[in-house]
Amino acid sequence: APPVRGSVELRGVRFGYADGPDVLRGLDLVVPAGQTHAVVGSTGAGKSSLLRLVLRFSDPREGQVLLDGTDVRELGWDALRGAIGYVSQDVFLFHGTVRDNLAYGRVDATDEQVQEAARQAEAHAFITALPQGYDTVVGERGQTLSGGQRQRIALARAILRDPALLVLDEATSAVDTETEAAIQRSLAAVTASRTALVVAHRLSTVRDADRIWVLADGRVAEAGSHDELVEAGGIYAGLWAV
Ligand code: TTP
Repeated sequence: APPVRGSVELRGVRFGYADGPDVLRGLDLVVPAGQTHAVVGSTGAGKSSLLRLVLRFSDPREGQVLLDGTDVRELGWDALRGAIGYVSQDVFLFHGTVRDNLAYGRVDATDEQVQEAARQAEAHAFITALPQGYDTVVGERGQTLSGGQRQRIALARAILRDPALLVLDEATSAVDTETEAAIQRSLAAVTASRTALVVAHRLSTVRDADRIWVLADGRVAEAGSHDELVEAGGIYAGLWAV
């Protein structure tokens, strides 16, 4: 198997929107290839802004964002898009069949590949239970599917594109325990063989992360494993009230 890639590094990153104030202030963060790291923090801490920089939706005012050691500003758009799979909170589904939505970005995928990706993402069972299975047409915003189902479709889509790095903005919507467990298994499948940076809203996601970065006021306030951060009794412990 080829070596896992997709390492991310932010070096001394300062960032703000338009002529607004700094939102990130001297941020340093490293996600080694193959690991899954979670970013947590209260609302407005700068989590989405951090993801925007990795995806190059924005560029920093100061400092660098590196993907596999190369400044993302020096990577071509094709290389960047090919290397990164982005699953946003608001999963984008178009008016078409479930199959076509899964194969988005991989129109060459065979039915076997599509179904295998859906199985790994814990989506196969609910898809086959739909009236027309994989041929069921979903609405523009995927209204026929629940939030948890849409997120698993997006994870299957990411598996199919096989990016080195998965950037995930986890949905905040509340789901039942069964769906939560399915999403967790899906996430485990997607992150097993690649690098992942997840803005996490679920305790189950951060518990499984190799490292957790706690943002506060645009800086890394704490970092460590779940147990270490609970032990420290700081911001993280307060976020989950553990
Ligand atoms: P975010 O980066 O959105 O902070 P967050 O992701 O931690 O918050 P949430 O959990 O609620 O999603 O915002 C950080 C600051 O940047 C905040 O003061 C709002 C500001 N901001 C803008 O001015 N323009 C933007 O487009 C975004 C995304 C944020």
